[in-house]
Amino acid sequence: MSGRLRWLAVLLGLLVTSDVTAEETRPNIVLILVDDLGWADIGCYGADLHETPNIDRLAEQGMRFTDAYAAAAICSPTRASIMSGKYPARLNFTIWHEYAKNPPPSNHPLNPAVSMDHLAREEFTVAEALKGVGYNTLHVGKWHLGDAAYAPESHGFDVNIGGTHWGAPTTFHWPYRGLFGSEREWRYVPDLPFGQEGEYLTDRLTDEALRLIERVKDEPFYLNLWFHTVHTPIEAKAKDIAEYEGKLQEDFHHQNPTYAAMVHSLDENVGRFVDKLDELGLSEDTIIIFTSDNGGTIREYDGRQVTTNHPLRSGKGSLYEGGLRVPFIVDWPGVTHADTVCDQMVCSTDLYPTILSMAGTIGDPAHNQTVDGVDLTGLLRDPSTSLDRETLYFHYPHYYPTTTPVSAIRDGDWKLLEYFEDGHTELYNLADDLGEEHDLSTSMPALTSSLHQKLVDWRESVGARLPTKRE
Ligand SMILES: [Ca+2]
Repeated sequence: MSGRLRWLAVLLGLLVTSDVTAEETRPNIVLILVDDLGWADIGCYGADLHETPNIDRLAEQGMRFTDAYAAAAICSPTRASIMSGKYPARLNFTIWHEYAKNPPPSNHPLNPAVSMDHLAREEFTVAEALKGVGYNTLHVGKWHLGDAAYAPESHGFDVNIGGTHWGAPTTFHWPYRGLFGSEREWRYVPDLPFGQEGEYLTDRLTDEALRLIERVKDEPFYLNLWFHTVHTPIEAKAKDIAEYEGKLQEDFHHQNPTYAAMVHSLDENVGRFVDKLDELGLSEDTIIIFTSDNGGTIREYDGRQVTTNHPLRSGKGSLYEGGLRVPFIVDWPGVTHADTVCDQMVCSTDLYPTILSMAGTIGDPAHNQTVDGVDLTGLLRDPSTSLDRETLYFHYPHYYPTTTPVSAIRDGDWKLLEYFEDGHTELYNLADDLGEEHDLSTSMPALTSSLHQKLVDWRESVGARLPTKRE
């Protein structure tokens, strides 16, 4: 072999070796997304009635974030932000699918903004990025990002079990079908054949996820385990409801045993999933991220308030902290330090650059130009790292039982909300006033004005759509 050929062979060898190394070091990544789980709904975040030993253990092994935000206070827009890394306002996807597709008639003073009803296929998703570097891409459970043409299969997933345009199942009990809500629409959860009486949806979706990872265990996988629980309908197993009825105390903040039983099932299934990783020898190679798509629901269901986000104000739909702040836990074996609690602000938009970074890919440079999230991997490695981001923005130009159309900015400890009906602003200092009880906008006009201007500038920069006055 000539000197030049030998040099070429060495170079090729290096290339091949580095490729193999990259593949060997690509971790499995599991994103457990719970639907409507409130910030205070699990033990390690201060729940009183609810018991969540398995989720608490994840937090003990990894990093728990106190100031994590969903990009929206309702379902579809947060899910879109996770898949694309972009703010819902930038995607013009600011309300959930069904409402965007068929806006209900309204007598409100403002016409809500017009919203997309799906995540455009032009958006380059987490699944497409990971598929590009050899991952098996798996989706199990709630999707809610558009009708069949925008299903997980159209957004880079090899497998989709149960993901549809619907935001909630008719029932959590097998066969998971029937007329849904006041609209009396026939709904079902596809891809779950041969169930049996007594089977419960949260268990079944986990069963499906376990089957999938068993099948692909020898190659890297990315799994969306997107539970329907703990969204309405509030339905749980009778034995669990009885257990929590027995544990209920008058001075508890949480007062709904059926909801507590749903949280219990969620926790059991997180435990089953972790056990399966152990059994398959995958624990050391698998990153688990656990979060929720919006704050807890505070409306009544079957005559009881579903949950409370105490000490946070309000709940799902609202841009007060109770609607936006969510649990957020990352267990990255060999990287996150045990039992670390981080109080830096993070957001569901951050999952996109973070997951890509964990997988060792930059994705699509053109798409990355307009990604709003930041890569959290440096912070996960070293909790003393500063993210160098002081500001998050939220935009909800719609109505919900907990709110009128509103935008919000969190800047350091400060939070400003702007309500569009009358244009009034509210200013809170979250360091002193986590419950957003003391509006400081009148006493601090200069700060109120500068934060408001920042919010207006941001809305313009992302092309946010505004509600309009009714004629
Ligand atoms: Ca939700």
